[in-house]
Amino acid sequence: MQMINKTAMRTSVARPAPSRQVQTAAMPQKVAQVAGVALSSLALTMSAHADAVVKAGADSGALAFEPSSVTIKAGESVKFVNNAGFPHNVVFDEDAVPEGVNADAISREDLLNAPGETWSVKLETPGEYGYNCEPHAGAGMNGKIIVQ
Ligand SMILES: [Cu+2]
Repeated sequence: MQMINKTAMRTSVARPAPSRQVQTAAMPQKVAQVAGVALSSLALTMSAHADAVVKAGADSGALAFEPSSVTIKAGESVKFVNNAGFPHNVVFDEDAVPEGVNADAISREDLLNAPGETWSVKLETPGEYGYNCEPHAGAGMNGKIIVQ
């Protein structure tokens, strides 16, 4: 709680500072310091919006996406990590994506073959996205992404 408050304060204080300091450019070192603070605040802000991570193949070895449903905000990404029982891929169902979204364009048809291999997809349009792993669709390896 306290850390969050502090971060928020630092962000709001630091944000307008760099441009003002750069314009006067009286003390370059000071500018660098202020910019550094602003950057670290930005890094904190960004890490708060880390990708949702979905394991392709459950830890148990089951042919499943884990978790099978994730929720992100519009413009955020979901990162798939090859975990077990690969190869896998991630193919969105054209009948299970929001209207106007090209399922092919956001799918990863090439198989993820290597252990730990990752693939990320950024989704901009709110709605529900259904997908499956083609090699294991018959085994029920599918998942859902909800974009808010
Ligand atoms: Cu699979």
